[in-house]
Amino acid sequence: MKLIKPYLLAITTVFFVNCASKKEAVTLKDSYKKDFYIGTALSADQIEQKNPKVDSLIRKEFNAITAENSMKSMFVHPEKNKYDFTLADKFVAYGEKNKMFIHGHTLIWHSQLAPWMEKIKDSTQMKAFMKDHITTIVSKYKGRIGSWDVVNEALNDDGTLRKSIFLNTLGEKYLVDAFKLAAAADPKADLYYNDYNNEEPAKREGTINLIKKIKAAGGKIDGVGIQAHWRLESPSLEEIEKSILAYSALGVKVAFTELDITVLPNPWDLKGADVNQKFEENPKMNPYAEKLPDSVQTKLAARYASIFKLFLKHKDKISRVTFWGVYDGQSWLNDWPIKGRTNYPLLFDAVLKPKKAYNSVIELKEIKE
Ligand code: 9MR
Repeated sequence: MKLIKPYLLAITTVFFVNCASKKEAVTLKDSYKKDFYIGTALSADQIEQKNPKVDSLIRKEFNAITAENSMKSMFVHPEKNKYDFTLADKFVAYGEKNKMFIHGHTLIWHSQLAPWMEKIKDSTQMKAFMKDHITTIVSKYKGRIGSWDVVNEALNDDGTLRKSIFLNTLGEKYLVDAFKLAAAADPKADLYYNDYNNEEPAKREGTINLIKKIKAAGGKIDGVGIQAHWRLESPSLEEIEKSILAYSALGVKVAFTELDITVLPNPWDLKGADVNQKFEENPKMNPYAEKLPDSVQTKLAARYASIFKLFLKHKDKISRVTFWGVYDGQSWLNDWPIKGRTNYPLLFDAVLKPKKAYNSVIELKEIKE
């Protein structure tokens, strides 16, 4: 007995150390490395590595990055004759240092424009703006940025073209112009059209038409970004799958570019709700201010698992799945569509701990291989 005990202890220790180091080695990016990139959006603070714990989580789990805001027009091109690449340079250097796939977001978007851009009124000025803006930014990072959101959110939910300063000044030709300019500046970068709700039927049709038109007019378009700001109950897996199939049938890659899943009520779904109601002051709109109940945590895990199962089924068509943020505490969904709520849309919680949803995404791969 006396002899057996230390022997058993040694075996048990070896067993647990092995298990622990095996668990330690499991990460999102490694689990999915043969399937598609696993990315995250980076805030300005994350680009500047302000928090070492967040930084090591990013480097451990993700192999692709998108700047959440720092490459948008108002930041990189604040005045007509002035570019500011301070943060964009740091973002690209960070990706290179960590051997990550670097995605550029975004070149032509109606939102977050610099004030001077909003004043562009005629087609000559707009043409000159687009040429200078796209050529300057894309050439600066030629060969270093793997793919670009060339045009972002150009469609309405019914699939028609969104009224924007680009459409108003140039007509729909601005779309193909943008893709041609980007291709000329970096012929090897993958060029994407990126939007939200484009897994829904009407917008999907609009997106298909848009891609066909760009191709027919000689533009180079390599992919479509489905942003994937989703909910627990919708969109259906069926619509997501139809979209993956429909887009890839056009010969373009599919990326899920801004994935998150809100667990909070959406005031605009409340039929008959008084639009003047102060949602901010209504505690019903922020039901999990202290903690996410286990039942919802489990629902979120199941939703993520079913989505990733579908992604794996179509891994040959999917280039990248990027989360819109690293952890719950920093998500834009804490402030949209109502400010100051506590949301739980990502795989890591507010103190950076992997959630049940993280395990469900990892386990899909453990079972298979
Ligand atoms: O997450 C971004 C948030 O910090 C900004 O305030 C917001 C401004 O429009 O943009 C958010 O990111 C958006 C992305 O650039 C494009 N698709 C929708 C995203 C969420 O609004």
